Amino acid sequence: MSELAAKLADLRTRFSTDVNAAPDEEALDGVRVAFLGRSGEVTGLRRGIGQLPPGERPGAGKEINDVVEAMEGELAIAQSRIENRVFEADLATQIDITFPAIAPVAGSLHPVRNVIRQAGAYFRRHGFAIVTGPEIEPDYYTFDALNIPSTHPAREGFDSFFITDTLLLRPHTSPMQIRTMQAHKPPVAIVAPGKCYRRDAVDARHLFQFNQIEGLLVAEGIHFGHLKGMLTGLCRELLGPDQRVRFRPSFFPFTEPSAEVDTTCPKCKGHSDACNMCGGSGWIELGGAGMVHPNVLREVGYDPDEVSGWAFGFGVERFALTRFEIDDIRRFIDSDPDFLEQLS
Ligand code: FA5
Repeated sequence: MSELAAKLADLRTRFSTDVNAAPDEEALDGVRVAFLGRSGEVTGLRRGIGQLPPGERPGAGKEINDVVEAMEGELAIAQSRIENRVFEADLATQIDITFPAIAPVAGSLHPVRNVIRQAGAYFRRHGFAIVTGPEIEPDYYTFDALNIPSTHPAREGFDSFFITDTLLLRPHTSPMQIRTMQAHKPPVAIVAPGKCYRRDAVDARHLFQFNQIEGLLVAEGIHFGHLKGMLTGLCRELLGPDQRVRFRPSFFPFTEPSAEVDTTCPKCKGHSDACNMCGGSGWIELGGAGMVHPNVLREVGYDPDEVSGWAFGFGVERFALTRFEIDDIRRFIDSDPDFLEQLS
């Protein structure tokens, strides 16, 4: 190894050690000046080139230049390492790690689902089972077995979506009465929540897909008073402690007698002629109900002389409208999280 090469190797080693030890920009600049500055070590070596024989000078100049280039690269790397360290230290002083984390956005239960859950919990506490069934039903379960023969005009009241001549999207949850009674001997006590479909034009009170809760209790000695007691309890639990329930005579082929069920308007309690919730009547309609028709009991193999029962069917969205004092049923299907998360 030539004398110059040995000097350069030694210089490189010392330079690297000093560069790596430099704690900040100032120290790094000191190393740069000591080695590469105008009166630094490299300048001293360059001056020595003049003493070499003329033939060796270009080679020596190139050897020094190569080393200088490598040293400058090393300096640049060290420079950015120091800058990063300063940046990270600054960041640490700017971030308050004790600050509470931003909570992730969690979804909420849909208000309609909430009403179904709370109504289900109420009935379960009173010994009812919760059952579900198919949304596509044969017309037998939807109509015939419910005492609505094919010639009966009541079929038109359930303006249905037919899939074939005999299969349809169920327009009410009442088929679950038949399915339950055919599968179990009395006594039976069930509620059946689920989706229903009707060819209804959508407006503030109608959807073409909505939910109902069906209720059915059949045993010895069951009468209308039991129905009123259960429904009053339901309305008080979900709508408020002073709720009352009234029955208006009505007609359903599968119940006799039949009634429309109303509950006191939870908004005005019957005290405002101008109430926009109940139209000033003081009552809100929840759905239909009645004593299970003897023909229906016979159809499922029950003896109407031995057992009696009641059934009801409520619209869940209508119940939720009342509960949350909302004026338009379409709000439930707008999928507006800001609106939905306010209701629970
Ligand atoms: C029936 O569906 C009967 N099955 C109820 C019944 C069950 C009576 C058991 C007797 C014994 P109705 O067609 O009235 O009845 O519907 C019941 C409730 O469903 C209505 O009061 C209303 O709250 C809701 N409902 C009906 N159609 C729609 C609709 N298009 N959009 C939203 N809710 C509806």
